[in-house]
Amino acid sequence: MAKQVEQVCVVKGWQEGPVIDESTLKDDLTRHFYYTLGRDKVGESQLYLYHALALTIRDRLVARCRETNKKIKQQKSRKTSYLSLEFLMGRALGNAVLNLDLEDQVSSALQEYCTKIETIEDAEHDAGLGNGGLGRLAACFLDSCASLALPVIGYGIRYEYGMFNQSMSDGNQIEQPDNWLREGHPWELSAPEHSKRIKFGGYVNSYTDKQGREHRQWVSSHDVLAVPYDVPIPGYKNNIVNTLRLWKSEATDEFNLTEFNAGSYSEAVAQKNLAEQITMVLYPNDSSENGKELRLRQQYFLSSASIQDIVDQWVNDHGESFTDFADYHVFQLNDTHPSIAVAELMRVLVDDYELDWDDAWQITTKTMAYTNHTLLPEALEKWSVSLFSKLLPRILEIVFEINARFLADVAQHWPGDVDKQRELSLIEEGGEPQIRMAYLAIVGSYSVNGVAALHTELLKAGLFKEFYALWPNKFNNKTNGVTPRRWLAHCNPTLSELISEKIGSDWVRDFAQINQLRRFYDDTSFQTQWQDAKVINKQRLVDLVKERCGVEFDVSMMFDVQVKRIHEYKRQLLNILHVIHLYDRIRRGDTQGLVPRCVLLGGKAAPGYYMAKKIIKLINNVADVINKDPLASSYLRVAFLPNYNVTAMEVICPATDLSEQVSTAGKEASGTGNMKFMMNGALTIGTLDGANIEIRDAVGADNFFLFGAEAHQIDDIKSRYNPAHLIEQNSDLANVMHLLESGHFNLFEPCLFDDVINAIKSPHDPWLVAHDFESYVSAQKQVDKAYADQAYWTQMSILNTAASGIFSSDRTISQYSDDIWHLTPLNTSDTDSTTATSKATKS
Ligand code: 26Q
Repeated sequence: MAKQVEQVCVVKGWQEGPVIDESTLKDDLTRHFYYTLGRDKVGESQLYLYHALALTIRDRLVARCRETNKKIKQQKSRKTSYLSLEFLMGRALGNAVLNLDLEDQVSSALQEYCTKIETIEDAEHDAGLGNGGLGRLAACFLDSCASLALPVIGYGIRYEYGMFNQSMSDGNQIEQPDNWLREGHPWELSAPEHSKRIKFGGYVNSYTDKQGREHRQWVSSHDVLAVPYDVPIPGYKNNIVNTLRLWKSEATDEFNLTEFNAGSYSEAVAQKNLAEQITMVLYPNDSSENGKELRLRQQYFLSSASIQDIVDQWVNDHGESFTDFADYHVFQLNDTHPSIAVAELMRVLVDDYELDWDDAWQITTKTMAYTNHTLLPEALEKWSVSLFSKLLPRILEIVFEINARFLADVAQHWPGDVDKQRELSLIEEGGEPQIRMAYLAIVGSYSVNGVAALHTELLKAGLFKEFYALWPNKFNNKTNGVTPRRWLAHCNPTLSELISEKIGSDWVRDFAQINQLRRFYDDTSFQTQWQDAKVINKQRLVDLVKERCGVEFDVSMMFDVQVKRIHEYKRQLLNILHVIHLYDRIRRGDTQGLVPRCVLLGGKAAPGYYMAKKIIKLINNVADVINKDPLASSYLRVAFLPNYNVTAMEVICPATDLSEQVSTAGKEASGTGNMKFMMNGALTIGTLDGANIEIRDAVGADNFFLFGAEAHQIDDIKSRYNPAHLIEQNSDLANVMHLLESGHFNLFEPCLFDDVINAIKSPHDPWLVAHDFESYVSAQKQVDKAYADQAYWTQMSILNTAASGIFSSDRTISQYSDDIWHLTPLNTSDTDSTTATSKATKS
């Protein structure tokens, strides 16, 4: 393959770009507003002001991004490519202003427009390019990598439509397309000169070269173009700006030339549509797999474009010798979604650069690392061999070859054990043979990690037991974390200021320092300030709930919150049963010790997930009945917040008193919302699942409300599970079931909740809702008791924030870097705050 030569021509005296620094921010904003956007009337629309401000900030990011890339080159840094089908970024403006330390200048510049940053921020649309936990984790990781000055590039898809917008119609979820790019996306810069060709379809030829070596050639493919759009990722006050490269699919020029010239205008346009479909929409299910061809196209599209991008850069810098490639590159696979990258790297090395299989395999298995995010067996990705053969014929051959060689190793390890070979094969045999993507990821990677201690242990003992026996050293744990910049400093300015008054502001950079707060937990005047901050934050949420749900919350009541994707294993149903139980107590006049509560739920259901949608409807109906009952209003108010997203969480978590983390033990891999709540001083009521266990360990059992069956007990409980008996035995549960079955919440909609009721009563209920009800109710009573003593509650709240240090994604990323990536931080000492530009001014 011809070596690409990079020609650089720099305008004399402008190597470092025009001057941009603090002094010009105001002028830049005006220039962008008046000239780039051509506006003159202030107040006509905040949208234009938002765009002008975003462009002003972007200018500063671009300068630093260039410097960062220069450093990566100069320092010959080893780099990680984080491959993910999802990056749930949310809004960028507030985060960039915080990380670039521009808060004062921006607010002074905005004074001239008689507005403030909070108002302008509201004009920004969330970048919702993800479903939930896995996608948001990728976004937190990017923030931490940049803040730790680590050379990490994110690779993802620039979906035209992100996560759907959810609205409610008569309590039912309605999905609406998320046209987030409609008004333009000011943060991105396209780089069409770095576009890549992606092959689909066609067939494989074989030919022998002059040396008698056999080669495979993927021919007659229908190629699609991957065009990169770069989004800057600023580190926290360190002048590092990394890149998130999002690929958009486009038709190649051949479509235009050949088809148009042949007079087949409409065929050409149809082909163009097919190409552009690939990055049109994010798949909105966050667990179960449905084998859709377009999804496989997305996965290969991302993997191939990103691998080619890195390999092209390598060839540019080093020529076609790949001997040292693995010393300089790591690909971290965010779940199995991009695991086809294993086979793609093999294809590029073997077919395009003619490496021997063994050399290519050495390189591949030294550069790939895989993170697993789920224990649900039904969520493990599989693709039919026949679909692969049609869409990716050469990739299928490579997967078969990887499998053949791997099974030979298995045969050596377990001689004569044919069952083992069948169990471990990358191909699941049966009517329709399937490729097991997790197995491909494990076999092709040097590191396999889970996302919380329990999760990793369960992977080793269950799902991936045989692989663990084969390669114990591959397996490791990396407990998730969240970025304290967005999830405390930015979203909770009131509390942040208070914290900084006490312990200084370095905690934003070094979140381990948050433990210094412990010293003040019993300081009564500090407790009062802590409570005051909570009330201010609760008022923000009161306003949001009023606006979105029409429900009146009251800051004097306890805010009890569960927000996350709607899933049976997450047990929103258990929460709502408790709400019904409280309502039942109120109706019976059993209000002794009852603490007034506002219960908030929110989250999206996958559009095809019947039960999840029923649960949303049930929550809404229960809320309606309770909120209309004057008897209840001083004790209990309930709301379902539509369209839960990153921006909503930024208002919700600072206002929360009680964080609901109630999944069936062993089912939630980690959870990350639990960490955001903890950082903001919420107390957790939860099961021993995922990272809840580590949260409880960190804060101490006394400061955590524990309930429910434990993971190791689940199988035994299931073997003798009898919900009918549990209902009979427990009058609280019997009352709740009676209210449900009598149609109290669906008076004019008969039988509406029959399937939900039957699920609870089924001896085969995998989520054990009825089993955990009693201990949940009793833990909730403990919550009431604790909340009634406000001084005590506030102490626990302070201790929760103080103990949340280890749940910073900076800690997580440091561990990824130390144990898996082995990166060296970029030098930040020689960069001053205005980077290149101020040097230009000085000289
Ligand atoms: C797969 C194939 C086809 C279509 C969609 C998907 C798909 C998409 C998203 C499958 C799974 C996901 C997302 C999974 C996810 O978010 N898992 C969560 O990851 C978090 C971060 O590690 C954990 O904290 C959560 O416990 C886990 O549920």
